Amino acid sequence: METCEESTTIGKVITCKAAVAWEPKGEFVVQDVQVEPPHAMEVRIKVTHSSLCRSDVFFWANESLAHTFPRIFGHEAAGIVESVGEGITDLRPGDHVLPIFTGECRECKYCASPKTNLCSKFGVASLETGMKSDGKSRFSVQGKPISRFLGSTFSEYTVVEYAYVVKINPAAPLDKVCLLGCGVTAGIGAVRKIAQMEAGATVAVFGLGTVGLAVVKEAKLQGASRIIGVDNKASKADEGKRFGITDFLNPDTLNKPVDEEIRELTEGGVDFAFECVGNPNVMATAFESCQDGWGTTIVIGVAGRATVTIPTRYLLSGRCMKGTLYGGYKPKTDVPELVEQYLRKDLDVEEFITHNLPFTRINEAFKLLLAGDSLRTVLHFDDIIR
Ligand code: CXF
Ligand code: ZN
Repeated sequence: METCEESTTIGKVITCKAAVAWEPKGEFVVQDVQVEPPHAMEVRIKVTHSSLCRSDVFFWANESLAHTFPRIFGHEAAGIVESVGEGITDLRPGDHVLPIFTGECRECKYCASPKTNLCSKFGVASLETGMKSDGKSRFSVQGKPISRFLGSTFSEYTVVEYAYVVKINPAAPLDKVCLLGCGVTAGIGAVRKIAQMEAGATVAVFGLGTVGLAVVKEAKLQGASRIIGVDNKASKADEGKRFGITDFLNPDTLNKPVDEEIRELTEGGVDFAFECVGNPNVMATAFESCQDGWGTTIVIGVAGRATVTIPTRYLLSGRCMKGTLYGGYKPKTDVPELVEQYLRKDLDVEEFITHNLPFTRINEAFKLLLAGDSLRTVLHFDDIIR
């Protein structure tokens, strides 16, 4: 077996531990995998910490994606560059980095525009199972290819294209800032960049998982006067209050539709409704909960190719619905500054970390998330015994 010492691995295949899901909803097997050296414009990262996000669960549990297995999931992570491929000039071994699931090439028309964080060359990474360049994964088990998923960070080492790698201040604790790789950042950005709300705004947040609670926390910081949390899990009432909700509504226990209740509570509807579930019916309900004239629904939840049906008359009366990926943040341009804000204590992620577990206990971490008993579980990779 190759050793995983930084100094001896450059240019070689690394054998290391990864959590391989062999079938949809199947247990993760923490086993040896082979990780190729990075090709041109790619970076091999030693993952130090990876948290779990709902999208990992969504794609792992989807039976219709059985053909994409075996697969290495994980995308909310932090690590250290082990080696870089030909042509990489802005990263080198030892750099502390966050792999981000959406890329920034800094050349395309989207990257050139301050209006979006899309990138036409490196959009959402590897939903396809292979690298953008050649469709191959860089992971294998005894010669059998193992599919990727986004950054494939449930592995001691991963390989990603340069556009998905963000260099950060090495002073930042990787076990904390790994959370900036997805959900928390999506929620914060939806409030700061997309809503740009004024103090006193009224807000409804549908879904009080990590993303929803990040919206709640940030809306409170921006001076929202009322923050109505909506969730059908009763325990979310207290948790939501800790993050800043002023009211809690459980649609299952109300005797009227939740949008009607919200319109009554706010005398016409909220200024901003955030959908953090990923359900088209909830998106429509969020839209129904908004104020005429200016009420804005911001969709953060991911619902695949689903269609939302909304009454057009409300569009004519000035309501709007917009969506955002990763809070509108451009990974390379904006994320290093978010890390600095964390270091200055202007941005907090600790509250979202409910569990820390060794990587080898990844199956427990999944169960916690599936049961709704965790926000973020951070997996630590320092427990591998060779
Ligand atoms: C999602 C966005 C849609 C595709 C999969 C990843 N973001 C993060 O969880
Ligand atoms: Zn995610």
